[in-house]
Amino acid sequence: MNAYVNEKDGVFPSVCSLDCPDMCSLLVHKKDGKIVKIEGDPTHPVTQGAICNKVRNMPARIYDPARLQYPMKRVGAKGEGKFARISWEEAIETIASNWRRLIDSHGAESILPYSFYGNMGSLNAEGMDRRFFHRLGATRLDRTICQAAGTVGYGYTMGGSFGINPEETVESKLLIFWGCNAVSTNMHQVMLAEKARKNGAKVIVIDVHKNQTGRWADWFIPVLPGTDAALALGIMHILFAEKLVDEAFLRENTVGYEELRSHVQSYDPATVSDVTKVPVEDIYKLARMYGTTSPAFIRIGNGPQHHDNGGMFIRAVSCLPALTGQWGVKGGGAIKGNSGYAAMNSYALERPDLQPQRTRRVNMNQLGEALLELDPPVYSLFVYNCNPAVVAPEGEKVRQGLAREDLFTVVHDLFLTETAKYADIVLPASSSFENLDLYTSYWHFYMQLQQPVIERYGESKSNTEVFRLLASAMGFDEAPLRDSDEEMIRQLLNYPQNPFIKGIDFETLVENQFVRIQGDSRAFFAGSLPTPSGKIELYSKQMEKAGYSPLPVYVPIKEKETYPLLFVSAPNHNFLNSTFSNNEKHAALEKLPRIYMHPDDANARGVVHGEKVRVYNDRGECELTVFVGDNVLPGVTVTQGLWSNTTGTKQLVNSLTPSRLSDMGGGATFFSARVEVERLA
Ligand SMILES: Nc1nc2c(c(=O)[nH]1)N[C@H]1C(S)=C(S)[C@@H](COP(=O)(O)OP(=O)(O)OC[C@H]3O[C@@H](n4cnc5c(=O)[nH]c(N)nc54)[C@H](O)[C@@H]3O)O[C@H]1N2
Ligand SMILES: Nc1nc2c(c(=O)[nH]1)N[C@H]1C(S)=C(S)[C@@H](COP(=O)(O)OP(=O)(O)OC[C@H]3O[C@@H](n4cnc5c(=O)[nH]c(N)nc54)[C@H](O)[C@@H]3O)O[C@H]1N2
Ligand code: SF4
Ligand SMILES: [Mo]
Repeated sequence: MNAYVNEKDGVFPSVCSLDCPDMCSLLVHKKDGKIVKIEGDPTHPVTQGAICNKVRNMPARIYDPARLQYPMKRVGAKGEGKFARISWEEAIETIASNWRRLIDSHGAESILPYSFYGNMGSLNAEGMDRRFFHRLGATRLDRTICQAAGTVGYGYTMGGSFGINPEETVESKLLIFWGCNAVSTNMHQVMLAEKARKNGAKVIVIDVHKNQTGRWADWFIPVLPGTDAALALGIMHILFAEKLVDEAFLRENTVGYEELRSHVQSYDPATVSDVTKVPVEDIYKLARMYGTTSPAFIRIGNGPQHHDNGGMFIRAVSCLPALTGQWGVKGGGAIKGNSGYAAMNSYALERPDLQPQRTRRVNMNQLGEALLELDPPVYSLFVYNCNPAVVAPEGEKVRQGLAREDLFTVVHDLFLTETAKYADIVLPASSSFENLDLYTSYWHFYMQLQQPVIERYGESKSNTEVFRLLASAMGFDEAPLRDSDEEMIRQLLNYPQNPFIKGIDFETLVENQFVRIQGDSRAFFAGSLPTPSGKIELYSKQMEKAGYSPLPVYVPIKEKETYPLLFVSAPNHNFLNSTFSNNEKHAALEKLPRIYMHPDDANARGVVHGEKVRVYNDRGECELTVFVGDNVLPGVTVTQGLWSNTTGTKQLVNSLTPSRLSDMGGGATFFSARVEVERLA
């Protein structure tokens, strides 16, 4: 198994572990036992030899002198960042003794794990950690920060995370990127679109910001943040009115199309234009292009879903390909997410049965409230694969909570992140290149095994190793807490319920650099969708039961209008969420944290291009550099990137974002924020 690690020189197969839909297959070049170069695997049908700049520069991160090498304990104030080296024995014993003390005095629910997908590997993201915290009886975390609202909204229409195979989009004639900054966040979808374009396809981008993806489009349509559901309903209005719908497809494959037909009459183009700021003639042009071009594909992005009404937006837009029958056409349809095809035995992996009793749950979007207000309180936090001090909303509350003297915090990471600065104990994490793990994409149709290619950096350990050590220190002797990584992968793959992964076992994955998942969206949509009716549900009784409108509707965002400017804090090109924000090379490529403003708004405040300004609301403040231009609508501001602080906390954009939950799935509402901007004193 460790064959690659023992070889000092050569080129070895690997896979990207970052939270990115592309899940690239990589070739890692080693010299003297170290990674010197990373490139894309040219034989992988989706990677096609190309990877992003972030990961081409990954060796700089892997061997960054600031990378954590050994466990440490805090010797300064919380947040100050002063630590002293300790041994693994001392680190694990300190954690175990603190937890025993807390369990005796407050019960195990006073302990809260906090993690996300800093490493997408099945084992290191949701393997031994889940087993351990289940056995411990800790509070459970609802992992809602990314796509929760949209997943629920899409599920109401389609039954699960099933879209088309992106490789088919080379055949599309129209590609709509709806709230998806694909040039930065899904570059291989852009490569596929470029192939389609060579055959005459047109690319439309609908976004609140004419960013790198908007500039690449044939037609960029700016929309007011949080109003996309209205636009989708306006398109439906025109499709029905102008008989651009596929009546035969609707009859055979959907339920509720008659109800939808009369429902969308109220979303006339004039009303929709008022709400969205998209001109009436553009709404007509868009609807007609969509209704008359085949194959037409929609890449549904994460952006519009990070609003109060995010679930309902995805619910609405996922109805469009059914109206035009595009699900039935190769290269037509949509992708919101495709994780459904790769479903595996998560019960066997996570072992919820190890829980002594059902424990309480905390929504990760409300970490600040959980640390400051929850009763009974949280007295210990264990953070891994995540950097909540930077990425979670209501950042001021989060950092106040992390600063609590009576909170015992452990952070396991590769770097001394903002969050780690508040830890009592910091543990060094190995990189994904040092671990065995299994990777599946939430967009393309391949899975891949990562076999370790380099030795552990310093004294670092993988997540699975850390939780095995903790289990043993806590005296837990259940067998699942001792399973090896290989055993866990075998248990995960053992899932005959999912025909798409039939025949894929550990051996297949060792023998092949990547393995195709046998999903076929078209065979699947014909009456056998996992919705209650087996069909696409344009009218959803399930939604009605859950208290929603059974038909898609537009509901405005909830942010009070105390502050005049809408504020969208989206991801940037050279970071992956906050990952890379602390690596010099990546930060230098990104230059500086900006705020894009319309000239009218800048003039009204007397601020000029290139000037540093104070951005504030009741939640907090931020200092960003103004970029004036018409790449945003009046009344809208946009910033990109989750920067770590280099000047106090003044670059942490989540100081300004709400921790309100979205309409569905307890999702995040990062982009439904409002701010004011003023000149620095
Ligand atoms: N380079 C890079 N790649 C990444 C990431 C990263 O940080 N950097 N993050 C990864 C992760 S975890 C995720 S979830 C994905 C996210 O990738 P995407 O699916 O692209 O989602 P976002 O980048 O969050 O937002 C996409 C776009 O939505 C726009 N937007 C915001 N609000 C609205 C709205 O109301 N309506 C419309 N139409 N547009 C709106 C934003 O301006 C942005 O351009 O990317 C992954 N890939
Ligand atoms: N304002 C605003 N906020 C946002 C977003 C936004 O668009 N705007 N996007 C949101 C979205 S979509 C997401 S997904 C979240 C993401 O938020 P996070 O999940 O916090 O993602 P990262 O910031 O990339 O942090 C991941 C951390 O995991 C660490 N890590 C990597 N591999 C391992 C490992 O194997 N073991 C351990 N122990 N640690 C590891 C990395 O070093 C890094 O510090 O942010 C959300 N926050
Ligand atoms: S971050 Fe995305 S595009 Fe870049 S190498 Fe990883 S999977 Fe590929
Ligand atoms: Mo995400």
